[in-house]
Amino acid sequence: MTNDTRSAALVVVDMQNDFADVRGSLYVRGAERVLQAVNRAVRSAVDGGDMVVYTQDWHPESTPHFAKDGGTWPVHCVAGTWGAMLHPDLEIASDASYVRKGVGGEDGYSGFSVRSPETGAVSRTELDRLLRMARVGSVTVVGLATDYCVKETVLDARQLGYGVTVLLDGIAPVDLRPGDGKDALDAMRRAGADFV
Ligand code: VGL
Ligand code: ZN
Repeated sequence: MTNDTRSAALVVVDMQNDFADVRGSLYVRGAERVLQAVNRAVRSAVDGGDMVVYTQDWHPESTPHFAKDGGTWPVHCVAGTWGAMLHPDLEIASDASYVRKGVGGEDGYSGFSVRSPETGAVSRTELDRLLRMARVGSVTVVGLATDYCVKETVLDARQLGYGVTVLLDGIAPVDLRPGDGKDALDAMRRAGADFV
């Protein structure tokens, strides 16, 4: 059996105001450059007839994901707020799908799965099912941020058997610790992701 009937999808990770806009609470440096590359990738996916999926970090007001509640991060991407909206300059494919993660207060790093910060229990999002229904065999991943949601999405995609290409122009790291972005690239490469 060959992969001939398998299609490709573009997965756009968390291109939301809190990450992609300078006024965002977890603004990722380089997001303007990333936005341009993501938009080119969306246009080329649409031209090629590929499925486009947008993920959104989507947190309740209180979650152990946030520093104020005992976690790591400034409050960001709270469900329904400006920070959680996709950046207004982001190119939107007309029949796109959307996957929201962290809805129940979990750490929602990967587009495919979320993890309870209390128990460590992992549960699936809709993403794998959406891709399987569309007979997708390989994904191109772009978005924010390299060392968190992009990395975790790529590692899960590889584990689930998808071919993965990461567009280097289309990602940027938080680099909470210097070198995190580079380590994330290494981890994705070891997992079998290709870089363009
Ligand atoms: C992310 C930190 C916290 C991301 C999400 O989208 O990479 N990073 N929540
Ligand atoms: Zn988050």
